[in-house]
Amino acid sequence: MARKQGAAAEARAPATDLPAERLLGMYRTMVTTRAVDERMWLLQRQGAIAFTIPCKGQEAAQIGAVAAFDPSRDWFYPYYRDVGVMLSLGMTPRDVFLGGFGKFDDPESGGRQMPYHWSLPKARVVTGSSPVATQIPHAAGTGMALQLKGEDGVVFCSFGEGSTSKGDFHEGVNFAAVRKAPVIFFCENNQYAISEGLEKQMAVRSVAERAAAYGIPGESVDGNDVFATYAVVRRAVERARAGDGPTLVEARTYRLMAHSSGDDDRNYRTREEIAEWAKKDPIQLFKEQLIRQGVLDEARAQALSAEVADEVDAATDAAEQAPWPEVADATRFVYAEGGNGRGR
Ligand SMILES: Cc1ncc(C[n+]2csc(CCOP(=O)(O)OP(=O)(O)O)c2C)c(N)n1
Ligand SMILES: [Mg+2]
Repeated sequence: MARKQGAAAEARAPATDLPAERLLGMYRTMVTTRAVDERMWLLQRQGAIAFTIPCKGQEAAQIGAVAAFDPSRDWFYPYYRDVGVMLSLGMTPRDVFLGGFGKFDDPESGGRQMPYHWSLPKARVVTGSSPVATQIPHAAGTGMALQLKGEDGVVFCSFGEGSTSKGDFHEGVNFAAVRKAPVIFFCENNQYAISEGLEKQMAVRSVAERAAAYGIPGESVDGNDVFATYAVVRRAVERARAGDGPTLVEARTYRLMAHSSGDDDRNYRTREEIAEWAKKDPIQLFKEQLIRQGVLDEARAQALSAEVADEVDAATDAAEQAPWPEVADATRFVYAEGGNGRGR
């Protein structure tokens, strides 16, 4: 198969092998992702939860990319903003809220960590650490392990564009490239690393250009377009599964909210800039595409949104009413058990 060495190839959307029911499911997941995200913001502003890190605007990139993987054999190293990835893989809104509240049943850490440190063993989602980009060498290692075991799984590894300026990115991508490990490095380029716009983070015009330095294909795609993102990632997954090694995919998108509930984005970007990107809202775009294709109509979209709103309300209540962790359990899973509680 022809390999585009480094060049940032622009993908065009369109034809897809995804059946109508699957597309509707993806649309529902996008709407749910948005509703969960907005609810987390509301809960934080009410003082009910401590922290949130919004993904509003990045739903198409997340849901389009993950649709190209096979959840029965692939491995996933998502990053904190990937609510859409996690809901696609079977996490529930209640699970996300349990993490927000820090409840006992929080599937990530039983309420020990900040939310968004994803973990879902049944879908081979491997939990990450808070320093950005540390999942990239982990993903490379998992790709190499799959090769050694002779398994045909492919690894999904996502991160923001700011994280591509970190040493872990270089080490992980280089190692995977040299070994032709089956890893898709998926960059959600949302234009900012907290307050730092692109031009303050990197001297290249596009993250995809970085691929040339590793001798792997680099592709840049409209990350607000589900079909375009899916098509590019799907090709990359096929290459990886065929033994042709990793690809760096850059999904160009935009974070419509502040970096986190602790950030005031009025300090570094204009409201006009946000309004421009909001015109390209990925959910609205996908809805219009599905209506044009006859897969969805306005009445069905409204019914679906109402269903999702009820589901998110019920999930919020369930998480709010769930039990807190026991104080006495605070150090469980932190230190080796069976000793004196201090790992000795
Ligand atoms: C090594 C390290 N440095 C700094 C931080 C603080 N931090 C958290 S998110 C973030 C921005 C990352 O930007 P990007 O990779 O573009 O992802 P985005 O948040 O925009 O999705 C920073 C600097 C961190 N978590 N780890
Ligand atoms: Mg960013």
